[in-house]
Amino acid sequence: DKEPVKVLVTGAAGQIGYALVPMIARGMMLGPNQPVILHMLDIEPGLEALKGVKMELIDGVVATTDVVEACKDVNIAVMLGGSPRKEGMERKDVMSKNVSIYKAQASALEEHAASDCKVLVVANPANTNALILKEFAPSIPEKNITCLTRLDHNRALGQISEKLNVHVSDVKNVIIWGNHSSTQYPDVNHATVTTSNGHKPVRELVADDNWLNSEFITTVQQRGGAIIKARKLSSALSAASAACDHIHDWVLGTPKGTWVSMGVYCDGSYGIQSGLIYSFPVTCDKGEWNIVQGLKIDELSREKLDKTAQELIEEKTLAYSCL
Ligand code: NAX
Repeated sequence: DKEPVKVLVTGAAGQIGYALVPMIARGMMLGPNQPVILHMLDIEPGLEALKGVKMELIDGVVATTDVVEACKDVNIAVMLGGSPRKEGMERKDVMSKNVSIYKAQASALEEHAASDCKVLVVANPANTNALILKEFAPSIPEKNITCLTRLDHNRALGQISEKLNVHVSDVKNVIIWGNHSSTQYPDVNHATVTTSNGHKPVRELVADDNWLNSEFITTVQQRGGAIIKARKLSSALSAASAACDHIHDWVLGTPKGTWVSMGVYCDGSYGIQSGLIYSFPVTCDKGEWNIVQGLKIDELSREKLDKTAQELIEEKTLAYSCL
């Protein structure tokens, strides 16, 4: 029998948590044959709701407001907990709250998690929260700290599949570059669709360059906002599902010839300043991601890659000023 994997979910009493926890319990994150022990963390105001979630699940679940207990020996950590921007709040106030949360949780993971713990930060500002976590958990390998842009990636695949009226699983290799924010760059220049005549470039099949260069990009960039408008709440199901996809592919590998987007610690690839958590196209094998190298970047893309990097540099400066 396989050793159980301990999965921490912070902010587990929230919206995404409520959707994500049963997905993990059912094996959608690590496969049906992998036993999992769930560690759910939330804060005092969320405690009653957290107990409720625990009651809905089977045994063998840790539900706590104690960060040390929550982080104990975890192999995977999905960070949903954070401080959202409320009306009238300054950017700096939101950043400052999240910096202190991620600094504290980094230290708890550093001390108590498994030494090879894989971390996925979902809570916004996701890239910068992940960067703070990385800084304050120096013994966790930097390749183990990532943030979620898979939701944006999946939305980009969805837009193409709708436009071409093909199944979403036939579309692959879109890229989300940069920040999980409205400056992200959803790039279709290398994306393909599987047809009865082999793989065809999306650019060839969608003859409408105008749509690809404008509406497609803004729709993906602003999808989160559109969902909030429609639901009066942010996307929870698709976010939970994307978090499962992210960990699943990271741990179990990406299919041959396919890449996915992940926010990862940047090593200077594609001329992006190192030391940022930036979303790149990656392939995964044996629990390790690698940035896909050598893709041709045209002029329009270059500008967009740099613009979203610039925003991350500014976020980083702001975050450091809160320390
Ligand atoms: P909710 O507000 O429903 O849930 C957040 C939960 O975190 C709450 O239960 C809260 O009590 C808890 N929490 C707050 N501080 C905590 C702390 N210090 N330790 C542990 N728990 C803490 O938000 P939800 O809709 O579930 O979204 C979670 C986060 O994901 C938000 O920051 C949101 O902005 C972000 N998102 C990121 C996405 C991405 O693609 N990267 C997409 C979806 C989502 O918008």
